[in-house]
Formats: sequence, structure tokens, C-alpha cells
Amino acid sequence: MHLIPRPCESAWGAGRVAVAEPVVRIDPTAGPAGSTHPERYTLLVEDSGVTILAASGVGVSHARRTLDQLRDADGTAPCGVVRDEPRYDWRGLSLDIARHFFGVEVLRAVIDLLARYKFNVLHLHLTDDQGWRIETPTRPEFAQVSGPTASGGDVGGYLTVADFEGIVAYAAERFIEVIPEIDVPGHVNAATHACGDLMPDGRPTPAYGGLEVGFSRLTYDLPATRPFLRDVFGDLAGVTPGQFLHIGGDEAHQLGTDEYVRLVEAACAEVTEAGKRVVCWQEGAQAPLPAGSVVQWWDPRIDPAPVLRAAADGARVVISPSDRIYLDMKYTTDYPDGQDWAALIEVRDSYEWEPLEVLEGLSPESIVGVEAAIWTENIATADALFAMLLPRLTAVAEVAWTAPAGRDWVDFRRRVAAEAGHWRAAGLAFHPSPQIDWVG
Ligand code: TNX
Repeated sequence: MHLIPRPCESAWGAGRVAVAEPVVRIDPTAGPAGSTHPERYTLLVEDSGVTILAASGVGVSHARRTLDQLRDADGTAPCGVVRDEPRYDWRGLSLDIARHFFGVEVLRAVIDLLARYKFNVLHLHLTDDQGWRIETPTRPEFAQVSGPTASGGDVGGYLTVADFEGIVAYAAERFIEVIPEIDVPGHVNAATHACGDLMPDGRPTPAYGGLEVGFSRLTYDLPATRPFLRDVFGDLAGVTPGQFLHIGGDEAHQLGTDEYVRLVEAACAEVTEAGKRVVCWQEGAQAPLPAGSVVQWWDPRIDPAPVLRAAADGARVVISPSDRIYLDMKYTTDYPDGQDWAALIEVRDSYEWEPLEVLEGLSPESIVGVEAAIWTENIATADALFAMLLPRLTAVAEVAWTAPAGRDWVDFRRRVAAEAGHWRAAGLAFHPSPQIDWVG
């Protein structure tokens, strides 16, 4: 279920009932007829009370979320039934805490939102040119030296192992997997700033607070490079219970293809050695990827041939079209925060698109899911961050949950309007898009 029940899947009575604690039953017949999806559920709202049927705990959680969205401020919900299952198994948000640092409190609020809209992946972009945001116990210098730096010369910070583990646990309680990213072999100025051995001249690079991308790089033939990859991906694996590590791989504009491919292969080898599966941005598909890898497609301007080849070889693909669901894109030209290189993106643009249509030649079975992204070069505060996420995050949720036949902009905008009360109560900033008739 997305925001509230789809009319086609639901049979609504006229009445409303006061919502009491639901009766919960684990029942394999839950969900749409014939569904075997592990996340399937049925929610019954009747005069006699509320009943949840689900195949497992995650389905129970989804049903409770749907009930939360159905329930009005007066505590009543409409009588009816919802039988639902997600369209995609990977419903994610990539959050850049490297350009600007957002700590535990903001991350928990983001996770609460992801849970409310039944996402199941939080991808944390932990390192970039501007900062290094994770304690790596075997190499403490990275967070010590490049933790304090950030975009615009702002104050940085980093997650200790305990912080990170706390976030992972908080997310897991809400059926969300954290996928941490250390971005290599480009976007590495925070690393080269902390460790001159990663540079051919042995000299640490200056801290960087600007907006440029693609200027930094690792060097394959330096003795420090492989140990760096081994140590940081090994440390990351050690604190990550989930099966995936993200190796980045985007925008390594200073590297020739051969060296780029060798570096991506080396990063993949270290991730595999550490017992994890690889996720990489689409450029990484130029390298041979280990079995079970996931490629994140983001840029329609880049030749898609390597992604299509990787998919034909068995890689799964996460769809993150920058012109639809890059939530750091401005809503309008005069919007104060964010960027506009991919598009101006209003909530309807994030809603009315179809994952099967964005990458021609990709077979539907290759698509594992949909992931929005929010980059924070010029998103400096929690309010700016949430106003970028809301309301567009709800549109992403519905695209990830619901096939086109079940999507309806008019119905969606009515349901989004009703969410504003929750955001206000939670103290979350949102963009009052003129496309929605906000209530209250
Ligand atoms: C592209 S998307 C990037 C990021 C920038 C973002 C700004 C991707 C894989 N790389 O490094 O922050 O554009 O919108």
C-alpha cells in the first residue's frame, strides 16, 4: 500500500469506525488473491474492529502504516478492506551526508518518514570530496581529519561506529536496510586530504568546500591504494549487518577507462572479500562486476550500454532517474535550495513516470526497484532537507509500490494533502507545492 488504499483494491463502506488496536494474524492467504510476496498484507476495517492479516512481521508493519494514513485526526477510519503488496522489492532513498553532515537525530527523522511511506532501503552516501562521515576503526585518520570539513566551509561531523550501529538498528526495527556508501575511485578528496599516501606526490590535498564534481581520484599504482580499499570496505562491512556495500563509482572524470576499471574491480574484490554484495553507480558497470551486484542507473546522458550489458549478465538495476527523483533538484527556478542541472522537479513530475520506460532496452525482470536521491552540496539545514523531501518522497513511494494502473494523480494529490497534518505535528518542513490543495 502506498499512501492510502487504492480504490481498485478496496471495497469501502460508507461508514467510519473508531480505530482500536487491531487484531493481528499471521496468515499466508493475506494480500491480493494469489500473492506470494513476503510483504503482502490485508487490512480489514469493520464495524466489529480492525484486523490485520499478513504473511510475516513486515506485512503487519505495512498494514499498520496504512491504518495510520487512513485514520483521521478524530481517530476514525473508513470501513473497508485493503489487500496489497509492493511492486518493487527495493524502495530506497539515497541521502548524501558527506557534503553537509546530518547526524543521528535527523537520520532518525528521515527513517521515520521512510517507514511511514514503506520504503525499505536507506542508502547513506558517507564520503565525498567535502567530508568523511563514518568512523573507520582501522583508519581513524579519515574521520578525524575530514570529518570536520563540509560544503561551503560549514561545520561537518561524522558518525561514530556506535552512532552508525544505532541508526542501522533503528532502521531495522522499521524493516529498513541501511546500505552505506564509500565513494571511489572519484569523489575521494576527503580521503586524499586525510592521507597524502593516496596521492602520487605524497602530499595531502587541501580540504574542498565547493560544488564541482569529478576532480579527485585514486591512483591504482600507489602502494597505499589497495590497503585503503581493503581497510575502509572491511571496516564498513564490519559494522553493516545488511548484505550490500555501495562502492560509488560515479563521475571519476580524471581517470582513463583502464585505470578506472581496475580500481572498480579492486573495490569490488574487497567488498566480496568482506562477504558483501556490491552496489555501484551506473558508471561502475564498465567493470566486470561480481555475481549478485546491483547497478544504480541515474544519468540519462551517459551511454547506457554498460548497464544493459551488466543486466544481461545478471546484475539487477535500481532506477534513480535524476530528472524525476533527484530530490535535490529545485521545484521551480526561484526555489532557494538545491540544483537544477537535471531538471526542475515538481511533485507531479516525481509521480507521473514509469520505471519500465526510462531505460530503453532494459528488461523488466532486471529492475529490482526505485531509489530517490538527495545530494546536499547546498542543502545545509534539516528544514531545507525535509522541504526537498516533502512532498516528493511520497510520490517516489507510490511509484515504487504501485504499477501504473493503480496510480492516479487526482487521488494521490488528495491523499498527499492529508499528510501535511502529520508533517506539521512531527515538526517537519515541507514545500507547500501549488500542485496540492493543502488542508488546514
Ligand atoms: C551527481 S548522481 C552526483 C553527485 C552530485 C549530484 C548533484 C551521482 C551519482 N553523482 O555527486 O552531488 O549530481 O545533483
